[in-house]
Amino acid sequence: MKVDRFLRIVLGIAIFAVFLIATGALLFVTESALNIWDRLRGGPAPILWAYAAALVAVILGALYLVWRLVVRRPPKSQAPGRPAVPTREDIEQRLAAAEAAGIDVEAARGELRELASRQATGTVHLCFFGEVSTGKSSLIRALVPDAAVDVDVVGGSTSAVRHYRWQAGEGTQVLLTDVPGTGGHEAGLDELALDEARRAQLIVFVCEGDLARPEAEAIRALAALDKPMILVMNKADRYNVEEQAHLLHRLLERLESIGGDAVRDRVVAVSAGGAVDVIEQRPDGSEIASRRERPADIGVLVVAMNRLLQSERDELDTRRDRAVFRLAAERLDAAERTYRAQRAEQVIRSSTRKAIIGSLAAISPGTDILIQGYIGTAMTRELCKLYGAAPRDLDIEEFLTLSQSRVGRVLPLALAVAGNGLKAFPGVGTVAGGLVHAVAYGLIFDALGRSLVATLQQHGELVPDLAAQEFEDSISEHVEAGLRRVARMALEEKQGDDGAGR
Ligand SMILES: Nc1nc2c(ncn2[C@@H]2O[C@H](COP(=O)(O)OP(=O)(O)OP(=O)(O)O)[C@@H](O)[C@H]2O)c(=O)[nH]1
Ligand SMILES: [Mg+2]
Repeated sequence: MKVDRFLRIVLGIAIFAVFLIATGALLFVTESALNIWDRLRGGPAPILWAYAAALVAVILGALYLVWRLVVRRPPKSQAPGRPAVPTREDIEQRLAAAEAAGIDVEAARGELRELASRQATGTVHLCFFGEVSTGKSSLIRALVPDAAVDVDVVGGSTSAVRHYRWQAGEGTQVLLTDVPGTGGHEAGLDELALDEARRAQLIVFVCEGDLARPEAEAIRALAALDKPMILVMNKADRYNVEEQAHLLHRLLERLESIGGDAVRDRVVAVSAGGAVDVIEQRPDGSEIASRRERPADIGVLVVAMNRLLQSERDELDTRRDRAVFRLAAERLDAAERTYRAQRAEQVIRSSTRKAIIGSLAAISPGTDILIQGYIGTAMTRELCKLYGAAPRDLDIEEFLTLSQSRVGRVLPLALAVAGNGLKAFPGVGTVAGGLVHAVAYGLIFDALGRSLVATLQQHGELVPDLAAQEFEDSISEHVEAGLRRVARMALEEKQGDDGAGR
């Protein structure tokens, strides 16, 4: 008899057997069901209902478990648009939780303290803002003539934040904030200026005419702070009346297209004055250099400022408070990111060390490197917890299995890097196979942890195939970068072992 025919007969018998068993099972289940149904119908109604409810609950429970096990939830997508404005309670709650976790919350607390002190004094903070040398300090000097304000032709004359007291109409106390101009060469000054704008109630944006691209970007960022802004075109003395009107019209259009409040009386052209160097010729023909003050013409700005202060006085504080809460929340986000990065580093290092110890302790290290064991699972779980992800055990297992399947491909590279790297290490004589193996093992763990952190940062949860793909994509980079660190760890452990063995 041909094998093919034999197989067909066996298959036929098997199908027949399955059919018989299925029919039997169906009959059996039907009989029992009918039996139970008859008895239930004969009995009291509450028992029938209770039975039916229990049956439904069991089926639903089973379906839920199957769903949890099989269906993977899609990664959380970040909500588009402007982030929700946190309230004071939100911030306080987050601060308390973060502090309890050992996170350094001083920067965020500092913002709230500064806000409290500003609220207590009740003064209005008005922040000047603009590119370097547009004349912010000159405008402040024109508003507060007896203040010592630094003004210079050389851009970047203001390098720190300073406040000047100015008395607005109806006795309102205003603090004018002079900040470094943006777009200068010194690093960090742009952020300093923007932070100060976020703490203020009003913003005066100073430009010299049509807006350059960075200025438009800055206005967009400031408009997102949702506080009133006056757009000032300074140095108007350089243009005639028609040119000024044309430039103002253009500024209004730009402001509208950027998405700022394009209010006619909040876009003004002024001359802060400032000093000008002139060469005078004397009657005897000799020349003398002297410095003259240009006349200031800032009346329209003063009117615009007073109008704003009168019409929006109540709204100013609420909008400022919201902006500061957002700023404090960002400070806290940054502190949390730093903390997480530090903790993640510790977790990765300690897991890598454990992997190395395990590898060194193996009597005859094999060529297979297993990351699915206890150390891999514990590291994955701890890193996920740190990033607020709560993966199912199944996801962790899947991630490690997928990564494990890639280990074979990267092992030769890790072994080669480890072997070469160890040779270059001072004081290491002939490199033993066990040590190379341990370093390679450590390097793979180190890379696994770092790629996992990268995907957790990006997605906020463990997506096994994405995380395993990241591991594969970035392994060579991590292996090269981690060599010194991991090799040192392995040598420390090896020396410790040798010392203990002696
Ligand atoms: N023509 C003219 N020049 C002005 C006017 N206002 C200021 N200037 C000149 O612009 C230059 C810069 O002025 P500052 O007030 O130092 O400018 P700033 O915006 O404070 O500069 P940074 O602090 O470096 O960002 C100085 O040389 C001023 O004399 C003005 O209304 N007309
Ligand atoms: Mg200045």
